[in-house]
Amino acid sequence: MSETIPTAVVRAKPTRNEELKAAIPTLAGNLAATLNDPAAACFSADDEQFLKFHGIYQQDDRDTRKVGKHYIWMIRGRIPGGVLSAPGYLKYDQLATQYGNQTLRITSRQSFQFHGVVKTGLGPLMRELNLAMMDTLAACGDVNRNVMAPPAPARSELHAEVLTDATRTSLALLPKTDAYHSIWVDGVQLNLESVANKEFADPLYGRTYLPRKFKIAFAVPPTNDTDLFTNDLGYIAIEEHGKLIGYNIAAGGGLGRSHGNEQTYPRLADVIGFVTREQLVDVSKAVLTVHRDFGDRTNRKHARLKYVLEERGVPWFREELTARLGYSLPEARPFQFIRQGDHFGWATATDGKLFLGLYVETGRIKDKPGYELKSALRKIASEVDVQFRLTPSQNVVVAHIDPAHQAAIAGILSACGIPVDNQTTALRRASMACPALPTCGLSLAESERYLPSLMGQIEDVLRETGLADEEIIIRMTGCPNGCARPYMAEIGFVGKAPGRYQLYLGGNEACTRLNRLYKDVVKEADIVPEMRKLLTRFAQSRIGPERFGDWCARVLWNETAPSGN
Ligand code: SRM
Repeated sequence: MSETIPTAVVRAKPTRNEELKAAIPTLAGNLAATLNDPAAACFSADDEQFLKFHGIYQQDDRDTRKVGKHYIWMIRGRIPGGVLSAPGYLKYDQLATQYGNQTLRITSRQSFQFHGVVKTGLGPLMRELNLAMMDTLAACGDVNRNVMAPPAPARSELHAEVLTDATRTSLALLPKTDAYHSIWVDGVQLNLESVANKEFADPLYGRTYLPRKFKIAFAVPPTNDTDLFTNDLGYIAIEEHGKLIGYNIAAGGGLGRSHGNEQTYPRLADVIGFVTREQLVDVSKAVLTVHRDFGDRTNRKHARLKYVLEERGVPWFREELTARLGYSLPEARPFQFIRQGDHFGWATATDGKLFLGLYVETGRIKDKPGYELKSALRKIASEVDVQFRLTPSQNVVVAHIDPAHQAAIAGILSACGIPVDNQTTALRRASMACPALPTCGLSLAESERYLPSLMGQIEDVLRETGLADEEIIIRMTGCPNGCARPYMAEIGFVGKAPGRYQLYLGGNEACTRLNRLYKDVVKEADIVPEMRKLLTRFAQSRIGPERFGDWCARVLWNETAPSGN
């Protein structure tokens, strides 16, 4: 195996995060002590970094900053493939109600986030979640994050096998520190001075873990519902005669960028080769350790695997994998993605069970007058033996439904004001927004709180231009980090400052093409006129059923200079 280290890494100083991990490789920090100290209003800046490995973010309510800093905590679950049992769902619902801001937020990686948890609720929430056999370990931090898998229940045996593979991959890449259990279940601070804890080195991650986060997704062609190419590592299911024979792997995807920093950019993963199911875990570890050993530990903005791939190239990466695995990967098999997105409404799985895809506006499960989604899902979980699947597009699938229970579920939904047919417009179904304000400390502009009203205005424009039923993938984020994957959308809004967005255009239906910057600053008030101009032109000059994103690529990309992407 090559021992070459990038010269930049040798010369520059490791980041503060690297020093922290090396000093306390168990990741225990001083967390339990602070948690148990009623006088401590919050965790120290260093401990904030350790908290992330435990799935927790220290935040403050940005709406109330003018009157003082009001600390709140966001907690993110580890839910491989987004699959939860009914009791598991009920536990999340209860904890959000008891300790959080009453809502559950489905994330763009098939997990749940609790928002607005106060310090006295943090310990009990974490303990109860773990006692219910669920966890938040490695949901954030410099480790492998929640592993994504196609959310629709088995439409072939293959889908079930892919979910199994996603789950075992998630388990195999979990960090092994005792700190998580000790702090959140036993409520006890690890003894940082003991030799064992001082000398602890994770068998996979080592003492300093990864230089940055690492993300894995699985997808079954022709549906790219996990946005596979935006992941550090993607597994594309390959079938022969209806049987899953293995996966093509794709490596080096990621979306995060920073305004004004050309060194950062979104990148799609390269297809590297083919692996069998038996090789899956070893290959995952090999890719992860390439990131561990070659990622930039001196600059967190430049630390993702995508930069290693971009700067060293695919042939180098393949050689590196061969050295780690002891065998080389054969060429990738042919595959094609043609669409993304979720299934809405009723459908039947191969085992004869039903499933029901439900739209969740910006992923936020809550009750509104006349639209009581949270109550409806709680009632379904309490009364019917079902499974819940969170989707990468922030929706939910109620799955594993015995056909005998269909009427009962339909009745609960109807009583709570939740439609099953015609749930919402095609435009809204294909939209996503990140949480942004008031919880996210990185947000520069509104997103989740703004997108729904903007969608209403864009729907008006679609009606005016004769495009009323058009599906256009629209995604919005409050900053350039890419959390709702705006750089894959046909229309992407990226927050630049309060009330100001970058406008990206030209993603495609299969989410295999990055969009491009069209305008660097569009004020909120100018968004609808801008949309009217573009959609009018689109309606007039589209070719047949051409989608908006493809029209942008065909027409606009020839008019504007290619942008930073
Ligand atoms: Fe993200 C940081 C929310 C998916 C790229 N992300 C954050 C934080 C934790 C802000 C922070 O660091 O303080 C946000 C918390 C907001 C809040 O109040 O809840 C946040 N990210 C989210 C979620 C909840 C957005 C959503 O709409 O669902 C998603 C949680 C996924 C999960 O369950 O694990 C989420 N984040 C993503 C994705 C999309 C994906 O993974 O498919 C990306 C782009 C893909 C990628 O990683 O390149 C993404 N988040 C980032 C980045 C930029 C990383 C980079 O490489 O530069 C940050 C900033 C950071 O890590 O420092 C970030």
